Amino acid sequence: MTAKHCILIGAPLDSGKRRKGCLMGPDAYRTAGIARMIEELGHGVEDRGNVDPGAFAEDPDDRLHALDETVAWTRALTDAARRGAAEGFPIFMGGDHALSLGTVAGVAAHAADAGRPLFLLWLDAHPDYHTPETTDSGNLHGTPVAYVTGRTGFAGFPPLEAAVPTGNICMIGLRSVDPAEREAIEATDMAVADMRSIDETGIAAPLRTFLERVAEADGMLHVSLDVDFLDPTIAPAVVTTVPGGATLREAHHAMELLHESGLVTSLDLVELNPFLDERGRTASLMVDLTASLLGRRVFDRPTRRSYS
Ligand code: 4U7
Ligand code: MN
Ligand code: MN
Ligand code: MN
Repeated sequence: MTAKHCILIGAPLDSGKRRKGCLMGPDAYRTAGIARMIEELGHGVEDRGNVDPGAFAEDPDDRLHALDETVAWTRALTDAARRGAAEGFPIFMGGDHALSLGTVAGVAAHAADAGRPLFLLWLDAHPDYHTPETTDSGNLHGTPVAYVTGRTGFAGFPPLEAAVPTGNICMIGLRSVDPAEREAIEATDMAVADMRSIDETGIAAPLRTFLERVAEADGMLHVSLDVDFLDPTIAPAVVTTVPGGATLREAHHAMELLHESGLVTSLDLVELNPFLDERGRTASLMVDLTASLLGRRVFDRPTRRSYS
């Protein structure tokens, strides 16, 4: 196994929706032992602490929730991600999914610098393909994929250095898609495996197909893992629970295939709300899934339940 230099970057962003709590995410991952897990797998690890969004205007309570705050985070995280991707394997510990407005934009800018295409694997119950113009909720955690693909409607956000082509994106786990999102997705060449298709084929089939394309293109691969990808019975610490999500083994199997591919170059862990967790089980599960992505095999699993 090739050892990585993992760079932990905390993003306690909580502005992408109204319910608070994701700001505690980075410290929950630290408490669950994410750094020790990475070391025990033989990788290098460096915790850069939490990103600071800088100054932003108070939320005027407009149609879009906390726009200025999210814009400030997007700038700060784009910079941190561009640097992190140039220096190692960044793991962005969220924070809600609005953080991917910045992390994916920054990683895409780095890939462009490196002259390689960026691919994006979106593991989520939701496609997060709204623009600020189509969102009904006004919650910007539902918009990152639209932003990073260069859709219009993101007035006030930093202009993208490099867009991710929709043909380089694969979404797995979908089961809550708004009409405006469905229409917009159907007009693209994005690869989509919703839960129904996972019932039919298993989770490995669409993932292997996507990974083959990444390998052929010598691409970089960013994985964005939303807690609500998982079934809420195993991952209760999230606001946007949707029944019928990935099982424990489906999720680990996806991570094992990602490890085996050797293609992943950066990772988001998003939407964990520790305020809603049960004795840390969701935080520990996200750390365990990260362990599988970094090379822990199922028969190497420690007998203790977690690293905490
Ligand atoms: B998440 C939603 F309406 N589509 O826009 C919206 F269903 O990052 C949900 O995937 C967005 O958790 C979920 O508010 C964002 C809703
Ligand atoms: Mn508001
Ligand atoms: Mn999401
Ligand atoms: Mn989601």
